[in-house]
Amino acid sequence: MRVAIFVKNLSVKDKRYDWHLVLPPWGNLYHWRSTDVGSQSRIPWSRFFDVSSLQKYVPAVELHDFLQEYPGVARIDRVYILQNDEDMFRTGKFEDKNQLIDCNLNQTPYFPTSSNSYTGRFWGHSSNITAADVKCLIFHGTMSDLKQNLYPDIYSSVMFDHMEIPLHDSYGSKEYWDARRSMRYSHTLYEIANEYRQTYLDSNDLADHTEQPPDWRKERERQALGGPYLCVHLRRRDFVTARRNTVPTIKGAASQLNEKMKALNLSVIFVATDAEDYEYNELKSYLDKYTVLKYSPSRNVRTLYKDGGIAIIDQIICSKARYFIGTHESTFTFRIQEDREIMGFPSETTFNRLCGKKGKCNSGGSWKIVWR
Ligand SMILES: Nc1nc2c(ncn2[C@@H]2O[C@H](COP(=O)(O)OP(=O)(O)O)[C@@H](O)[C@H]2O)c(=O)[nH]1
Ligand SMILES: [Mg+2]
Repeated sequence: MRVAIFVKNLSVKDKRYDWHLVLPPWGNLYHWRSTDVGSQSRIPWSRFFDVSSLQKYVPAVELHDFLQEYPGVARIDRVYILQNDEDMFRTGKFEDKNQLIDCNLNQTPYFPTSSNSYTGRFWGHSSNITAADVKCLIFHGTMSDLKQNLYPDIYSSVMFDHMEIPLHDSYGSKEYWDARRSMRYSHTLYEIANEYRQTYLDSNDLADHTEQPPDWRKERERQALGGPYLCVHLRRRDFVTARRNTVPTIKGAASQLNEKMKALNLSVIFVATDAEDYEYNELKSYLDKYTVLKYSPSRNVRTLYKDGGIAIIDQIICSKARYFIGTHESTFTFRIQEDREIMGFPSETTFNRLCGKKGKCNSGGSWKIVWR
C-alpha cells in the first residue's frame, strides 16, 4: 500500500521520468506451511491479485516483465537496505533521518562478485538479477521522504529492502483507500469463493448486495447486506502464545459465538482459521446448534493457489458475510474489514472481535472508509 502510493505520487508529480512500480513475486512466507502443494516461492503477483486493476492506480509491472527489458542478466542500479536507528529506539527520541552508511556485508543478503557487482537472492532470481551497488540507509521518516534517495538522472532502477521501515504518509486517507480499492484479488479467486458461497452458504453477490463494479474508479458509496451467515476469523498458532491476553480459548470463542448467533437469528457459521484440525473440531463440538463450515480446497486448487490463495479465498468469503467477528490486531482481520468497508457494510457488522480470556472487551477500533 505504502509503496503503491509512493510510486503513484512520483508518477503524477514528476512527468520527466516514466516511473513504474515493480511487483516482485511472493514466496517463502513464514505462515505458508503446506509441504504438499509444490513450490511456494516465485509466485507471480497475478496469481493472487488483479494486476490490471492495480495498474489503474499506479503504473506497475511484474518482475518477470521488468526482466524482459534486459537481455541476459538484469542489473539494478542501486539497492538500499533500510535500517532502523537503534539509538532512537533506545532513547525514544524520534526524528527524521536519512543517513547513508557502508553496509557490513557480512550482515546483508547481498555479496560482491568479481565483476564489480553484487549478487543475492532477489526473490529467488539470483541467477538473472544483479545489483551495481548496495548501500545501507539508516532511515526514519515517512515514505515520501525516501524520494531524496532516488537520483533518477543517474539511476534508472532502484530497489529498497526492508520497506516496512518507512511510515505511511497518511494512513486511512482518501489516497490510502483509493490504493486499497484498486488492490483486488484475482478473478479466479473470487470465482472459487463465489462458487463456495452459492453451494454451501446460499450466498451470491446479487442477493447479498455485494457486487463490485468492474472498474474500482467507478465505485461509489453503497450498502451491502451480506450472505446469511456469520464469519469468524479465528487466528491461532503464534497468536495463542504471543497474545495470550487478547486471544480466547477455543471454548471461550465458542461461547462468544453462541451468544452472538442467538442475537443475530442466523444458523450458519463460516470459520476462517489457521487452527489445527483438533482445535477446529473442538470449536464445532461446542456449536452443535448451528451449521459450522470451513472452506476445504480441492487438491487442484491447493496446488494452483497454495496457502496464500486459500487464505484469500477465506478472506473473500468472510468479507461477504452478514456479520463478521475477527481476531484482535490481526492484519488478516484488518484486510477483511477493509473489504467490507469498501462494499458498504454497516460498521456494527464489521468491527467486531473475539475477546480474550476475560470475555469482555471493546471492539478494537474501526478504520472507516473515506470516499472524498
Ligand atoms: N487460510 C487461512 N490462513 C490464515 C488464516 N489466518 C491466518 N492465516 C495465515 O496466516 C497468515 C497471517 O499473517 P498476517 O496476514 O500477517 O496476519 P496476522 O499475523 O494475523 O496479523 C496469513 O497470511 C495466512 O497465511 C485464516 O483464517 N485462513
Ligand atoms: Mg503477522
